[in-house]
Formats: sequence, C-alpha cells, structure tokens
Amino acid sequence: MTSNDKIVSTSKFLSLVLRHRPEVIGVKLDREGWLGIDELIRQANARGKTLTLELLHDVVATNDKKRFALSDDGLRIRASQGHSVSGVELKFERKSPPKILYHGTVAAFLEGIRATGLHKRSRHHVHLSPDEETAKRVGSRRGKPIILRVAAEAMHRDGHQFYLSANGVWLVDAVPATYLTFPG
Ligand code: HQG
Repeated sequence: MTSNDKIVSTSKFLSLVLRHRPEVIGVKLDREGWLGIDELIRQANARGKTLTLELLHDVVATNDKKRFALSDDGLRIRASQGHSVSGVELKFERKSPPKILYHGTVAAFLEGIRATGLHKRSRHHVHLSPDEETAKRVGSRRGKPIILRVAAEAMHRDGHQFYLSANGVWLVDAVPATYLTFPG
C-alpha cells in the first residue's frame, strides 16, 4: 500500500490539475471535468511527477473526502466538486436540502459575510456542509473555525437551487445574509 505522505501529495497534485490549473501539465479537462487517465499519467510523468495507475487508484479509494471519481469504464478521472477552472460544468444533482446546512469559515471573513452573504469567490459554487463537524474541518483550513448555520430549507422554498455533489458537499450559487445565523 502507498504511504500516506505519497497519497496526500498526489491528492494535492490531482486537486491542482483536476480542479484549478490543468495547464500545469499541458492537459485540458472536458466539459464535465473528465481527463483520460492515460493522458494524465503520461503528461504528469513528462513533467517529472511520478504517477502510476496503482497510485491513482489508491488515492481515489482512500481519499478522506472522496474528492475524485473514476468513470464507469475506469478510463477517466475527475474531481467531484471544488472546481475553479473555466469551461467545466459538472451536472450536479438538484436536490431539496435539509432544514439546516453549515458553513465553516474564520473570523476575518465575518464582516464581509455579514455585509453581503456568502459568495463563491474563485470556485464555481458556495460549499455547504451537512453537519457541524464537517464545517469545522473546512473552517480549520484557515485558522480557528467559525460555524455559520444556513436556513437551507427556507432558502430553497424561496427559489434558490441546491445541488449535492457525488461526495456529499452541498452547493449553491450564493447565500444571502438573511439566511445565515452567526454564532454568539
Ligand atoms: C469566504 C475544501 C468574506 C468563505 C473544503 C470561505 C470545502 C467570504 C472563503 C471546499 C465571503 C472561500 C470549499 C464574503 C465567502 N466575505 N469572505 N462575502 N463569502 N467568504 O476555499 O468553503 O479540501 O473557496 O467563508 O473542505 O472554504 O479542497 O471555500 O472561507 O469542501 O476538497 O471565502 O474546499 O475541500 O474559500 O471550501 P473556498 P470553502 P477540499
């Protein structure tokens, strides 16, 4: 089995290529974010990044957030969500959300969020978590996490569309501040 360090560094590399900057290894994702595995391995290796089919399969199988998925025929790979690259639009499943969803962030962003709600910034959607624990982990990437509650059911009733990614992340275009509850 591949070492954890190798899995983590490969996962980061795949996030870069499959979500944000495929051009770093000279490849293009298709409209739905897929990239041929042969091409990915060939192009990565040509640029000095050791990548094998076995390593890719290990990363897909063990990834903590199930970030990557293989096509049914096993020939292509894509990120399940989190893209910022242009020209890619995954067909997410439209779904009615639960009453409450959560968003993990940090104190430095609160003033902006109170003023204008949650924006997607460089990604294609605002990401919301199904539970507080997950939101805490998302916020922790930037410092001490702050958890916001999102009145998802009310938002949906008012006409906002919600999507659920294959790996369980809830996605929306934006969250107006009126649907947010701030802690404290
Ligand atoms: C903040 C990771 C000021 C927002 C995670 C967030 C997630 C505002 C940051 C996924 C704002 C955007 C996504 C406003 C939003 N004023 N700040 N009006 N509106 N923000 O990384 O949700 O590891 O694009 O609070 O686990 O942090 O990559 O989004 O802090 O699932 O698989 O702007 O990325 O997954 O940051 O994280 P991001 P996120 P992976």
